[in-house]
Amino acid sequence: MVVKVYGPAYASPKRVLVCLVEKEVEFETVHVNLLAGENQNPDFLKLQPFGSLPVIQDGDYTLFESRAILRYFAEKYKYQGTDLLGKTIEDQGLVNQWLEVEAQNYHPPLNNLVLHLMFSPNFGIVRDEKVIKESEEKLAKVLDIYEDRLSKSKYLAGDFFSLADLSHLPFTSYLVGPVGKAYMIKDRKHVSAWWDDISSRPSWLKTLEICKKYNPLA
Ligand SMILES: N[C@@H](CCC(=O)N[C@@H](CS)C(=O)NCC(=O)O)C(=O)O
Repeated sequence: MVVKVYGPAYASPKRVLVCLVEKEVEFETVHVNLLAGENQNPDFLKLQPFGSLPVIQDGDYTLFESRAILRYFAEKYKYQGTDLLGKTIEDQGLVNQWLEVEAQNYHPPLNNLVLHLMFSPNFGIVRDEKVIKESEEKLAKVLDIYEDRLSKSKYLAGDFFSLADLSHLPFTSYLVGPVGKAYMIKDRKHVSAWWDDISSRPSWLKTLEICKKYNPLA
């Protein structure tokens, strides 16, 4: 039975899709329309009680939270496709460290920019200039730290592509695209080279191709 991934229209599920492509795992997607409130249907809430995407079903095993799903597949298919975990225990520690940085430091201000600049006024979000300004400032500080880190190693956890880099793909793609703040990446030499590298990986291009028929704003 192939893996099912719920929610291909949206950014967090794309984190899972690009991981599955890197790991050469077969999957199918199940569209859940957030604007139509399908994530609040009782059947969906049985899979994900918080009503968020993504959710995966691997046989009769169900899992939600995109980064937990990344770790699950990267570990389950450790010896298949791209190694995304790091080979030594020290490398694995660094992968987890930067994956946490993505989740705790990078994602929150970026998510605010996405919600206020891309999704407002959908989902009842009212554009708030103060939130936009403060979020951009916070994200800029995080990116300065990335610039320093990426001046010392090609990827975040070292000289190998890992879950830590992969996890940045969907929301950074919004930042340089519909959010209209590509300069935040392009103005930082090492961040810019890193972004050009990871966003041109065949796995990401394939993910975008698979998902292009879905519009997250429709
Ligand atoms: N921490 C969750 C966040 C997921 C999330 O925010 N998903 C968005 C789509 S990108 C969503 O489902 N939003 C609607 C909602 O949470 O009600 C994860 O990484 O899986």
